[in-house]
Amino acid sequence: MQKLARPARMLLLGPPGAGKGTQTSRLLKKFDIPALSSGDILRQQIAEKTDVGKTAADIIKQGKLLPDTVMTAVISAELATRHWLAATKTWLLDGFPRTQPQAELLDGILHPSLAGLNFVVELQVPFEVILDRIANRLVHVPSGRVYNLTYNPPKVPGVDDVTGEPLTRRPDDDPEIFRTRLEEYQKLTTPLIEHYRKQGDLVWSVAGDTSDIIYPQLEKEVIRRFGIAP
Ligand code: G5P
Ligand code: MG
Repeated sequence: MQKLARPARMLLLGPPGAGKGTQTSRLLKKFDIPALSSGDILRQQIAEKTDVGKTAADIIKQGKLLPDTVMTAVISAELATRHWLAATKTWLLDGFPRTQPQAELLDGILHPSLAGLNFVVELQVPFEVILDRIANRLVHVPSGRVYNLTYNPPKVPGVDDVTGEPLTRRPDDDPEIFRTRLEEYQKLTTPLIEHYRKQGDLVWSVAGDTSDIIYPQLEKEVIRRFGIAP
């Protein structure tokens, strides 16, 4: 694993199923970049039946987004627990922020520590390609590892490669609900691209039909921006 020369504070944006979780796993294998996925945190809270989990279960099932204040509280608690609120730390966010108010609330938390986002990646994958992937997705909830029955199947059918624990389908991967999630993304999340464009040279967009096409470009851009530590 390699270390970056300069701190990277990254956000992965992209429609549901675009491969945010997949690209995160690959970056984690290559570089020392701790990551936080808002969806994984919520699924963990649902499994643990916490208060946030109970609220989340209902909303996620409908393909809608949780209230901004709830999400910001959950994520800022995580950032503080992990001691990421420092200009010197490298990290990656997947799935948060995804509305304008969330982005503003996060700026308000990060900017005073000079730890604002410095790299925003927009994954562009055609919707027809995404719809096909979702039908075949399996997840390991405790780790957030994702599989696809054709693209990256588990070594043993139905169980996680690392822990041997059972894999499950996500209730929000039903085709009707998935359509709602895509609409929510278009309406509420795409305005963030403009929000971050206004903050300087943060946004980098990459398009491709497969994660194998996108990943090498992403890795190259990370190295170009942040360098490799000697
Ligand atoms: P999540 O969990 O953040 P989404 O909807 O943003 O969910 P999702 O579905 O997790 O995003 P992804 O991470 O972008 O998609 O994609 P992925 O899992 O890596 O890849 C999708 C599938 O395709 C996998 O099976 C993978 O193996 C496969 N795959 C990858 N690449 C390829 C390829 O090249 N080819 C093929 N054939 N397959 C491939 O959010 C869930 C819910 O939580 C709530 C909301 O209700 C949300 O709907 N939530 C929030 N609410 C409010 N605010 C927030 N900030 C929230 N965050 C979460
Ligand atoms: Mg994901």
